[in-house]
Amino acid sequence: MTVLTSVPQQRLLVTEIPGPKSKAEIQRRSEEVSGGLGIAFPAVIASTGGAILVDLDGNQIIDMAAGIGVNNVGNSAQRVIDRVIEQVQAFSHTCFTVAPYQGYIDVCAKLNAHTPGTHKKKSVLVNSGAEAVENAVKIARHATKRQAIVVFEHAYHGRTNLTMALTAKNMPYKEGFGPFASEIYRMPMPYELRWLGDKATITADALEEVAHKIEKEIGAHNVAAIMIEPIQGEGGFIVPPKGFLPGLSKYCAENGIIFIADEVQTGFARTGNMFAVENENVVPDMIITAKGIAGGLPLAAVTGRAEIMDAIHVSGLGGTYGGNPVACAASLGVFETIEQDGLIERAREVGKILGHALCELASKYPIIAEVRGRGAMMAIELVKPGSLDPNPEAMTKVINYCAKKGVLLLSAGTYSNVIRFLPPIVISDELLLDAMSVLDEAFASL
Ligand code: PLZ
Repeated sequence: MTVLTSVPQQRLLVTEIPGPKSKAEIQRRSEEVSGGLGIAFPAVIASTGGAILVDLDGNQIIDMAAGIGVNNVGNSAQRVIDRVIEQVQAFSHTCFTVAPYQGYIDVCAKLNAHTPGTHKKKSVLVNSGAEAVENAVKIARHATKRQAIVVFEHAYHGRTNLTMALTAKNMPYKEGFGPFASEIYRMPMPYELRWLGDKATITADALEEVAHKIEKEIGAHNVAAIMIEPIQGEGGFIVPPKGFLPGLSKYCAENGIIFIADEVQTGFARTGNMFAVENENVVPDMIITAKGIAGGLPLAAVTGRAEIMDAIHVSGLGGTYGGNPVACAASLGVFETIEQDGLIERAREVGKILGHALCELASKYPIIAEVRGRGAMMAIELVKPGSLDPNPEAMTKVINYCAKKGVLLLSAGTYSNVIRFLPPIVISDELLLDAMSVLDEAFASL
C-alpha cells in the first residue's frame, strides 16, 4: 500500500521519547489540563501522515492506534483534507435543523446505502459515539414504547450518564460518577478464553442463558432493544463465537425487540468488511457509527429501518452541531477513499500480516494466552505463566517499551491485560513488520 503524504513512512528516533520539547509541553499540560484525562503515549504530536505521527522533537512514530480506530483511511488523508478545506471556505455552520445543506443528506445517503440490509433506511447525524448511542436508545424506546435496554458484560458504549450505565467496567469509566440511568440490564458475554462452561456448546448455551435471563428478570415484551458491539472494543477485542450475533438477531426479530449494533469501533472497513456484522450476514435494525466515519472530524450517526427512524415526532431529535458541514465533507472523503483505494481488502491483508506475526509471538512467549480479532482490529491477551490470571504488569511494560522505541500501542480489556492493534488501514507492510519486530524485542526484554 502506498499513501499519498509528505510524511516519510518510516520509524525514526532523533531524541529519546519523550524528547525535550515534548517533555516541556507535557509539563505544561499537567499545569493547565484537567487531571481527569489519561495519556497513552508520552510525546506531543506536531504533524501526521499515513501511519506515521511526527512529534515536536522530530521523532517519527508508528501509529498502531489510528486515534482509537478513527483514522482508518490514514492520518491526514488527502481526500479528507481537500474536502474539508473546500467546505470550510464555503461555510462551516448553519445548524442542519435551522438551514439544511447537501453534505448532511449525502452522508445519510451513503450510510443508508453502505450499512447492511436492502430495506429502506434513514439516518440522523450527531457529534460523538456516546451521543449516537444515546440517540439510538431514545429512538428505540420511542418506537417500541418499551423501556428496557439489554447490554453485555465487557461492553463499552460511552461516558455520558446513560452510556456509562450501558458500559460495563467500573474503573476508570464509572467510579464515583453515579447515580446511573435505569432500565439497563446486563447479560453474560460468551468470552471464549474465559468461558467456564463447555466451550463446544458456548454459542447455544450463551444464547439460552440470555433468553432465560430476559424472560425471568425483565420480560421480553418490556425490552426495547438489545445493543452489542460486534467485536467488543474497550472490553478487549472480544469476538463473539460464531452464531451468537445471528442468534441474538433472530431472538430480537421473534420478540419485537430492536437489534442495535454499536459499530463505533468496528466500522468503516476496520475488520475487513465495511461493518463487522457483515461477517455473519447479520442485518441489524439499527447501527451506530462514529470514529472512522469522518477521518478525525467529530461525527457520528444512527442508521435504522425507516419506520423506526420516522417513529419520532418532528424536532424530537436534533442538536446544534450534529452533522456539521465540515465533518460531513470529511466523511464523504472517507467513503471515497475506502471505495477507491480498496481499503476493505487492505484491512483483510493487514489482518493476515498482523495475525501471522502475533501468532508467532504467541508460540514464542507463553504469556500471550490468545491472539484474536479480525482484519485491522487484532489483539493479544496477556496472562501469568501457566495460568489464565491476567498480567496487566507485563502489558504495561510491553507498551512502555514500544513507546520508547517509537511504536504507539493501546491497551484494552476488562482486566487491563490486552494489547490492541488498530493501525490506519493504509499502513504499509514494512511499517507493520517493523512494529512487530519492536514488539518481539519488548517481550524478549521482560
Ligand atoms: N461505542 C464501541 O468504542 C469509544 C473510548 C475512549 P465516543 N471508544 C473509545 C475513551 O477512553 O473515552 C466508543 C466505542 C464504542 C461507543 C463509544 C463512544 O464513542 O465518540 O468516545 O463518545
